[in-house]
Amino acid sequence: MKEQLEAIQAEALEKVEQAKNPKELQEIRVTYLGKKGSLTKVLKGMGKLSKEERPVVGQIANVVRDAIAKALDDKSEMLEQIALEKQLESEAIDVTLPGRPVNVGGPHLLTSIVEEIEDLFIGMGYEVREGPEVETDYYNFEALNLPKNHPARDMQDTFYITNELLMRTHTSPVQARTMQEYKGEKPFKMICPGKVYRRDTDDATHSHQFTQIEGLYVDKNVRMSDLKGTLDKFAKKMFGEEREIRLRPSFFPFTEPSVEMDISCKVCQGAGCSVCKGTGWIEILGGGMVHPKVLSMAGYNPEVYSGFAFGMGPERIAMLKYGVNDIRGFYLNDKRFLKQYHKA
Ligand code: 2U9
Repeated sequence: MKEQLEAIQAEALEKVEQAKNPKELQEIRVTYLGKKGSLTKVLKGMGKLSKEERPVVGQIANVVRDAIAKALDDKSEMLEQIALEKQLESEAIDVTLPGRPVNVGGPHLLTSIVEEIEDLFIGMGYEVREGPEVETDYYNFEALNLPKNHPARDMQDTFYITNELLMRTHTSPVQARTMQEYKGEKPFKMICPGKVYRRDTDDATHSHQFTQIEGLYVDKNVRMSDLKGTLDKFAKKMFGEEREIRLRPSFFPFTEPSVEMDISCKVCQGAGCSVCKGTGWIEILGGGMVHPKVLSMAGYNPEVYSGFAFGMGPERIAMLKYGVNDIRGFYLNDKRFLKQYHKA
């Protein structure tokens, strides 16, 4: 019986050795250690043995069973390990492969320019205010010394919504609203950036919707020289310290006197070239001293208070600063155009 047990062990261990997967191992376990397995069969025959032989053979049988069971467990663990290694190998990630490119956006050129201008004026003590794009006739025209039937209203080609409501044609109503809010008492400096609308046919230099930034400073003793100093600082910070400015007389219904400001041409340094159309100067913005009627309509006594105002188009500023030659570039949202102006 001892030889029989040893033969079973040798045979079982050989099969375990050759097993290639968990299924085969399970079959071996059933064949040798199962209820009807060969080891069990031998053990059942132990009854025929003598009293002396029984514990000896029993002990051998236990050793054989343990050896087969251990071999099965070891092999099972080994197969699991091999399977795991195979899986890890197949799922391995090559971290040296280059990544897929991600489309990264950035601020729109107009947004950057508006923020740059805002920062310059915030640095000079101005607050930034916004207002509605759908305005009343009163704030867009009346409060700005453009009464009904004023010829200047013809100049403003307006999108009317009703007789009284319209798309604002400039950001000036924001200033009129601010003055009213401050009740004719508080001195203030403000700028108002925002979208404005005109009934224009779009081309390289015109757009039915564009951006404006207007500024207003109201206090006692505000003078034309304050306007000139402020605009000079703005021009130098925006376009370069070497730039000169000049003011030319102009007309706006809401300012008196009114001016237009030019900066010296960077390309020819005043000599005259195609960029400045031979004049040496480039028009940048308009401004002037707030009309006494506009001050008093908003509740400020023009005998006590005075103010200066100015207005500019950020599209024009961006076009000059970056050599953009078609205003439609700002609105067509062609990524090839926009990408050129993304700051890293
Ligand atoms: C109030 C009083 C005065 C705002 C002003 C301009 C001159 C001006 C335009 C130039 C081209 C803007 O980009 S543009 O269309 N603006 O020249 N704007 S003075 O004056 C005001 C505004 C509000 C209460």
